[in-house]
Amino acid sequence: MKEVEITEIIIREYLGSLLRALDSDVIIAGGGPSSLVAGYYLAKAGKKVTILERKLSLGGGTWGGGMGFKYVILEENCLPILQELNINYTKKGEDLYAVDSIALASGLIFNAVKAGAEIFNLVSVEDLVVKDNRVKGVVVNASPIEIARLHVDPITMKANAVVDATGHDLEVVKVLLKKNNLKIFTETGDIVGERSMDVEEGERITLEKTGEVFPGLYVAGMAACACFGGPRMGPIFGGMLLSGKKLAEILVEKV
Ligand code: 48H
Repeated sequence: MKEVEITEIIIREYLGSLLRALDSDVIIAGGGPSSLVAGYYLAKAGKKVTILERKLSLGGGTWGGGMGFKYVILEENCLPILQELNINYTKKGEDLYAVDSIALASGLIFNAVKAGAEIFNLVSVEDLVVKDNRVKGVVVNASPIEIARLHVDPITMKANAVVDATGHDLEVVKVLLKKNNLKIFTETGDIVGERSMDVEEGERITLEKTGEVFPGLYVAGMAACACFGGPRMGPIFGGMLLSGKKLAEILVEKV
């Protein structure tokens, strides 16, 4: 029966993807712009990279531009990334380029998938595997189960490196600190927290602090900014794209 044949293909394909993802070089929690750029460059370099996104759609905060006006701003230092990913932009001012946020989100998703990143939507990272003072994997659940607050146990995936790219909420680092009596590689040993808007400083700190925050655990994008006490930067996305690229460069060497 065709109906059952369709169902069987879906189940087998999904289980194949899931089984492959159980042992990755890199697992990235969150599927926003920094994650997708990192996923693209890691996959392009031949790494086995898995992206886990809670929502139905990937792209995080890209889609809405500024206050729902569907444009984001990038600076000249991002143009090589846009050109490589074939995403259009328009010069608008001294070192300011406008990009249609729908083109950016869909372009980032398409290129990450095309390069070979394994992406799961509707999967939430709720905890970590921590052994011998090192992060060794993620504990995940189906988002509908999480959202419905059902009492269902999660499953586990392992990776050489785990990345918190969950944006402003910094969910993975938060759970690491909440459940384990330990310190991370910030000045205070704890999350410093996001500060109020300052575009240049926010972009600078995001890029500078992208990297390892605890053995086996890395931060990228807005999570790096919030973790190390950087200011927010609003709808300018250069820091996010460059953070993803920097993270990939670090991990290509390490894993
Ligand atoms: C699975 C999760 C979990 C979880 C969250 O916020 P994002 O777009 O991430 P970034 O850091 O790449 O980009 C930030 C940018 O969008 C932004 O907000 C900027 C520049 N703000 C500046 C300002 O001033 O406001 O995406 C994070 C993604 C989202 O899609 C979440 O659904 C997802 O992570 N996520 N996925 N498991 N536990 N937590």
